[in-house]
Amino acid sequence: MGYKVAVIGATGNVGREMLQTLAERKFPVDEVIALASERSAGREVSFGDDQVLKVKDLSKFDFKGVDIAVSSPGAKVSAVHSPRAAAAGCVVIDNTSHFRMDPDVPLVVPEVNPQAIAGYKKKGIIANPNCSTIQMVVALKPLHTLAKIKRVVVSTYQSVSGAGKEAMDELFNQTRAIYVNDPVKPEKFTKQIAFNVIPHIDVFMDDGATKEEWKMAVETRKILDPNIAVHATCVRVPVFVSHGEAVNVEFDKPIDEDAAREALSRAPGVIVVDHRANEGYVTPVEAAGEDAVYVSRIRKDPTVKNGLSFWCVSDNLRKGAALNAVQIAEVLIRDYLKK
Ligand code: 11C
Repeated sequence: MGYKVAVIGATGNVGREMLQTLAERKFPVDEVIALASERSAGREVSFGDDQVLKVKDLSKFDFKGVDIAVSSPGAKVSAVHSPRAAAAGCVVIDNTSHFRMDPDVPLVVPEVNPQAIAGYKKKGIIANPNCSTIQMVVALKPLHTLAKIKRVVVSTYQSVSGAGKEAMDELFNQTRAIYVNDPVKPEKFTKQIAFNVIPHIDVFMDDGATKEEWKMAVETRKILDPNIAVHATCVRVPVFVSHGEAVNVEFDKPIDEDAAREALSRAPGVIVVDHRANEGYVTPVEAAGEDAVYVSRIRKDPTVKNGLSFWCVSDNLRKGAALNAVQIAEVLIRDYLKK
């Protein structure tokens, strides 16, 4: 017997990837329900190679009898509908920022803190972290096991798909406009994104950091260790899919570079590609459509005590969102919702 699974936000970048990931990983479903806003109701989305689902209106949908919802509709919609689904007995894996820092909602990356999933019983909701946090903590976890991490300084190179389908269209249209000498008009982004980079993702906070940078710090502490200091600079780059990150780590004791490489090579979800030669590292284009977090450019940082730097890249729509949510659902049915 399989599970009745709802995908909320099924017409968005992440929702479509969730449907794809559930099908690819042969998640044991009896029924899959695609839900979205009233505006998208009636549209069709693919599930697997041969099924087409008609999208239903989320606001009118009754979650009674649904086992699990994987949800990525936007934070304001989640604030209303995730608790409503949970109250009907459905376990919600919520990809928005709304519940992540709620102490009664676990924030989970299965390779890092699968034990936290047990906390879903409090509110019936499990939060999926921000994409830029997920790939970083997957790579930090095996290093933190070798020597305790004290501080992380990270600069991100984030693809436009993190900002949605319209943002991807904006990069495409601006690129075309520049080639044909048409005017370039920023719409979704604050400045021109084609042939440019923008050091601004999400809203500004009082201390000058952006909310994306704040999320990387507080989410890393909630998932991995509350004692880790994180200083992030998050930058949007003209790449369609996959986020890159330059990560600098300070440990509480010396860490051997070969031991770090070995620990990363053995870590679940990580693939090390680090040849210190032309092509010996992974770029966003190569990571797109893949499941792993790729780690390259591992090297000592001699400018600080016990420092190590690396580059990591991962598909933000897959491991950064849909895949992580489906992996949480897999642990959930294996350990908590057996049929
Ligand atoms: C971006 N990381 O690349 C964001 C997208 O908190 O779930 C995901 C925002 C979030 O724009």
